Amino acid sequence: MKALLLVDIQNGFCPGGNLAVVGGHEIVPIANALIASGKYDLVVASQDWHPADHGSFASQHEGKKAFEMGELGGQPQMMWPDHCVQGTEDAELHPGLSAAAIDFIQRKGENPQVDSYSAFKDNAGDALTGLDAYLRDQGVSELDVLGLATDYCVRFSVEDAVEFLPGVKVRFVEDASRGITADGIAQAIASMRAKGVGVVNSADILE
Ligand code: VGL
Ligand code: ZN
Repeated sequence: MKALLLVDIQNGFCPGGNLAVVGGHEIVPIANALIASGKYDLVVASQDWHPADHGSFASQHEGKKAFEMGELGGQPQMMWPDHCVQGTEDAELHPGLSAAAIDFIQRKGENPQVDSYSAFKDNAGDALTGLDAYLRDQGVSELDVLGLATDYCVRFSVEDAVEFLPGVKVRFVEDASRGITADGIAQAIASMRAKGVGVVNSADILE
């Protein structure tokens, strides 16, 4: 059973969004081509889904600006601009994404007290989303992951997939992902590789 995980392909992470990633929208046609390829038995998406008072937002911390470090729950926390607030257009999946082909959507980041980069668990490691159990129940043996942003939610979703789904072959689809900083992207790819993740491009899959 081959599955594709689309991480946070939301308006908020695309140009015009509140936490726009450069070129974020460019991955949409690539994701659609992979979805349409017939190579996957299951297509799953994650959706960053924050309450308006989420503690990762700089706006919730006196004197803090976006992209500075702060603290949340006693842990260092990047202060983000308000983004992907539940029920807003910013939180919607990109309108160009073939959403009808998505079998399951895993929302995350709903607890205002903790951030959740991974689609599998919160950053404190206390709460599983249940995506691991879902994928296990579906009998997934191979998981390809792509999306936004490579250096945050994609990286931590990929690394948790390796940890929580032993025996599953996990790959990162590089050209179908975009990240926030060049350094962060390079570190994310090195870290994923070191954990045994295959790094591929969409052409390798589509050929
Ligand atoms: C993300 C920062 C904050 C992501 C989500 O999807 O990579 N990054 N929330
Ligand atoms: Zn977020």
